[in-house]
Amino acid sequence: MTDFSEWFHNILEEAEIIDSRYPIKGMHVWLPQGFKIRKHVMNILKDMLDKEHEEVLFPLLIPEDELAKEAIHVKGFEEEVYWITHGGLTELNKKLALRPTSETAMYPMFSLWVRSHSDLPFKFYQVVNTFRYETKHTRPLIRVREITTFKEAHTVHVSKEDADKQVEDAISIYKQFFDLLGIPYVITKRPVWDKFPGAEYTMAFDTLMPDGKTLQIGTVHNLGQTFAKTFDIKYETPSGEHEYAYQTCYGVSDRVIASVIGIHGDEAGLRLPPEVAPYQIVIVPIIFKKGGAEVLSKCEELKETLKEAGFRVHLDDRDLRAGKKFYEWEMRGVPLRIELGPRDLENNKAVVSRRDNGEKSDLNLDDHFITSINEFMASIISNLRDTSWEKMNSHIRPAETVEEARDEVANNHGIISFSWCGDEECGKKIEEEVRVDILGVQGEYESGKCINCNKPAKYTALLAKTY
Ligand code: PR8
Repeated sequence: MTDFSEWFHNILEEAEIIDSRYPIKGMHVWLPQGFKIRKHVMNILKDMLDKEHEEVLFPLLIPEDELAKEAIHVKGFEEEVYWITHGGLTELNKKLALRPTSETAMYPMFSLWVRSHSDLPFKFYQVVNTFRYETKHTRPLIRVREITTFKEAHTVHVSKEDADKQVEDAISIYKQFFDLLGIPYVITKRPVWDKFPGAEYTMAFDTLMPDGKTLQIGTVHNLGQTFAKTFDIKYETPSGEHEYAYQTCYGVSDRVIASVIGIHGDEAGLRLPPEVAPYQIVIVPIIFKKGGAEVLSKCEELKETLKEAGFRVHLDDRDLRAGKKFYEWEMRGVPLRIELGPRDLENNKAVVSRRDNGEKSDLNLDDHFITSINEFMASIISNLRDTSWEKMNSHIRPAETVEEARDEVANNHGIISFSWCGDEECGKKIEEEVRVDILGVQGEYESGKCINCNKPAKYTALLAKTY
């Protein structure tokens, strides 16, 4: 892919994912194909969350005074909030914000709901649209002003330990989620100057896009007691005292879909993981002059059997050249194509073609063929996952000095790992010198020296050009 940005823009249009011609910057229309991918992606995550969380739905609008209550939070979002000032011709006496995220919508209600230690933990989530007046360059799915697929989870706990544990649990849920989609990631603790406004600390998932820039695809925030103190979320302990609760929140967005498209895609178009593909299998009859009816009826039978087995399958019986159909379904990323012609019919077999690696093989249409299809699907996702992890890992390079880091960035190698003392001033200096962002730190570091100040390093940290 020579120009990722152009490729991405074109594929969104060609594969009918979204229409970006809507006349408001940063707001787009989901088209049927895109909507289906989005639905399947979100269903994976919802199924995972539903095991321990309850789904809720809060209003879109937040009163100005609630949004303003948490000073650091509101400061972090002040330049990004859209305001409603009028109802018809009447000026509202209290402005209403379109939620940029829902802490200040939810927590006043949590304050009413939390009573006793026995009510906790609370684990809620919602999938909603949020609005952020982004000033950086907007891009479909990647940086939008209406985030249409904002999954936000919010939890409340009795102790710091429980909140810390919840952060670990949320990280583990997101890991499983991205693994199912075959999306590689690095997990870091964001530097203090880049944490979520109001959080004690932020853990972030970043993936590497084909142009060498990283994309933040998910975040988990430990909110400590900051919001509980602001919104008066208190519980009664078993001994009758009243204590402030501890909170966490974590979210993903449309960016997950952007990464599925961008990371797996190739020159021929999308390569969708079977779990999220609108059609998992397309059947293309190969019809010559003779024997067309028999071929078609076998294809119909095949389709019904596959449908019964739970696959999303489509029979493309349009009167078009087979090659044209192949091209179209490849572009749309259908994981498996089954071709069946008169000779195959005689031999009770078909030809299966994989979108992920282009391999073709014969499929015996005997009693076990569904097992073979299942094996193909499992092999497709593991191949997509392995190749994208390999690719990302091959673009993570160490740098011993600031100059080396700068060279690596210039050569567009993706992510750079380096030793850092952890000092804020030093970190900002590194960002300035290398002209990229510190993603965060990966853990305690035993030896080595900070690449900027030469003092003993505390962490291995990551740097990258970011979206
Ligand atoms: C929270 N509160 O809000 P976060 N376009 C697309 N995706 C975006 C954009 C954008 N303009 N801005 C952020 N994201 C917390 C956690 C409730 C849930 C994506 O956290 O501000 C990023 O992937 O970090 C980000 O990690 C995620 O939304 C959550 O947003």
